[in-house]
Amino acid sequence: MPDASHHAPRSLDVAIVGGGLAGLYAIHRLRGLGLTVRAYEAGSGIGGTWFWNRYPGARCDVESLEYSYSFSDALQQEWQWPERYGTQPEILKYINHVADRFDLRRDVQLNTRIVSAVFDTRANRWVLRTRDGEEIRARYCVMAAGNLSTPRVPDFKGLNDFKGRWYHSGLWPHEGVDFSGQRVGVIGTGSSGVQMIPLIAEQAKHLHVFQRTANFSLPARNGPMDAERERRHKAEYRQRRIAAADTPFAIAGHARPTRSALEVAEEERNQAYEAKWQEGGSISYLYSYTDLLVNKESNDTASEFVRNKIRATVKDPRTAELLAPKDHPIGTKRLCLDTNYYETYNRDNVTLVDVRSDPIDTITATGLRTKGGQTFELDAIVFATGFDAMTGALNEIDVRTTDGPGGKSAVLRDHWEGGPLTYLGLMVSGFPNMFIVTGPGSPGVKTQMIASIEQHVDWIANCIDHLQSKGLDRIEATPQAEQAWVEHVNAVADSTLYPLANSWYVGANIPGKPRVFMPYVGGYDRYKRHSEAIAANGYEGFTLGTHERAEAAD
Ligand code: N01
Repeated sequence: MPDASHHAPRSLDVAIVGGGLAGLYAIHRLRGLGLTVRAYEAGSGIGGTWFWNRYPGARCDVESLEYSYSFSDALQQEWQWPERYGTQPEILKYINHVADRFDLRRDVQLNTRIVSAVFDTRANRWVLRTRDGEEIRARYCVMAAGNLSTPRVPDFKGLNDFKGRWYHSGLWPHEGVDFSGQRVGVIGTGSSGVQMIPLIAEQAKHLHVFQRTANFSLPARNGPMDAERERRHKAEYRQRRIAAADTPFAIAGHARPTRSALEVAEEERNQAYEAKWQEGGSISYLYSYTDLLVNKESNDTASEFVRNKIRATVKDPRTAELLAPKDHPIGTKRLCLDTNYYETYNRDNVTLVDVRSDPIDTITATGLRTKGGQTFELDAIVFATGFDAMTGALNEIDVRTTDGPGGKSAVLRDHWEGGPLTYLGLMVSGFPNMFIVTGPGSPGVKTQMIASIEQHVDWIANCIDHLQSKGLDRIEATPQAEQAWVEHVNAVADSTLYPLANSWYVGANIPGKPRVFMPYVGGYDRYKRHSEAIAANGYEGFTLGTHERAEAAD
C-alpha cells in the first residue's frame, strides 16, 4: 500500500479515527453528503477487530447473515458466507470486499495512529496529530476507534524474563503460530479463550488453562451455510433487517418470549432449554423466557441447565465443578459460543488450573508461578485477558479542547476520571463536534454490532446534514443531558441482573478502573427510537450554534 500521507488533504470536513467496520461505513455515508472525509487507521490494513484478532478459532458469535452491513441491498444479496458463523479470515475478506466495492480505500490512511485530538475552540476545528507528527484539521471528528480494541496484558511480574514466546489474542501475529510440540499456557477464559482453547489443545503437547472466572458457554452449532436457509434469508433480507431493528439485540428471527421461566413446570422448561441448546446460539437461549436477565430465580433455572450440561460433558468431576460458573447469572457476562470447549477438558493433554483460589504471582523465565507456589513449565503463554473496554481507545488519545470563547478548556481523561460520561453514547459535553460510534452509553456491544454502527453513523450523518442545512457549524451535548443519560444507563442496568457480574461492562477486568456500567442495556430498538426522536425534536439536550456567534460572545 503506498504511503498516501503526503497527498492527504490536511483540511477536512470530517476526520475519522479508525478504519474498522464503523470507520469504513462513516466514510461511505459522510462522503454521500458531499463532505471531504478521511479515516486514520493504526493498523497496516483495514478491518479493526477483524484485522487484529487472528487467534486460532476467532469467529463471530452472531450469525453472518445478520452480522453484516445492511446499507446496500446489492451487497447483502451478492455476498456469500460459507459458514453459519463467519471466521475471522472470512469477515476480513468481506470487509476488504466492501472497501473495494464502495471505493473506500482512497480515504483510509493506514499505519497512522492518532495520538492527540484537540478542539481549537476559536477556529472551531478539531486538530488531530498522528504519531509521526502529521496534523489534520477537520470541522468534525468521528471517533470510530472501537470498544474492545485496546488489548490488556495483566501487570504480572517477570514477563520480560520469560524465555518463551507470548501472545495476546488481540495482537495475534499475521503469520499465525504453530504450537506443535509445545507446552502452552492460556490465561483467560472469556470469549477469546473459549474459542482458541479447543484448537490450541489439538496442536500443543500440553495445554494448561489458567482460569480465574468460569464463563458460561453454549454450543455454536457452526457448520456450512445451508443453501436453502441462505436463499430464504436473502429473499426476505430487507424485511428481516426492518424486523431486526425492532428487537433489543438487533437480530431478527427469534420469537419474543411471552412467559416467565417461573410460570412453566420444570420439565417443560428443561425441554425448552434443551431445544435451544441443540439449536445453538446465545440470543436464542436467553430469549427462552421474558425474565432471564431480570429475575435471579428465573435465571437460576437457565444457569443450572448449562451447569448440568457441563457436568455431563466433562468427565473429571473436579474439573467440571471448576468449569461450572457459580458467581454470576448466565448472560450477565458476555455469553460465549463454542465448538468443543467443554469436551476439550477430557483430553489427556489439557489441564485446568484454578487461579481464583491460587492467583498467578510471577511469570518466570520458564513458565509461571502462583502465589501458592505451584510452578508451571511453559514454552508459550497466550494472554486471552481481554481489553480496556469501551474507554481504552479514546483514553489512549489525548483528547482535549483549547480555552476559548463560549467554552472552557477540557480534557477527556479528566472528564471521564470517575467513569465515562456521554449523551446517547454519541457526544460528550464540553467536546463540540466530536462524535463517538458505539462508545460508552451506546447499546453497541449488547447488540448485533454492525446494526448499531450503521444506526449511529446514520444519526451522525443526519446531524451534520441538519447543521449544514441550518447554516450552523457547532453542536455540543449539554452537561445536564449527559448527566441524565448516564443516570438512565445505570438505572436501566440496575433494573437487570447485569451488575451482578464482574465484567468488562463495568470495567472490572482492569484494576483501578472506576466501576460504572458502560453499555446501554435497554435494547437497540428502544435506543433507536429514543435517539431518533431526539433528533426529530430539534436535538433536545444539545446546544446547536455557530462559532461566529460564540466568537461574538467573547
Ligand atoms: O476478554 P474478556 P475476551 N489473571 O475480558 C481473565 C468480544 N469477543 O477477549 O473474568 C487471570 O471477556 C478474565 O478473568 P475474570 C466479546 O464481546 C467476541 O475473551 O476477569 N485471569 C477473563 O477470563 C467479549 O466479551 C468474540 O476473572 C485474568 C479473561 O481473562 C469481549 O470481546 C470473540 C486476569 C478475559 O476475558 C472480550 O473477550 C472474542 C488475571 N490477572 C471476543 N486478567 C466473538 O464474537 C484477566 N483475566 C465470539
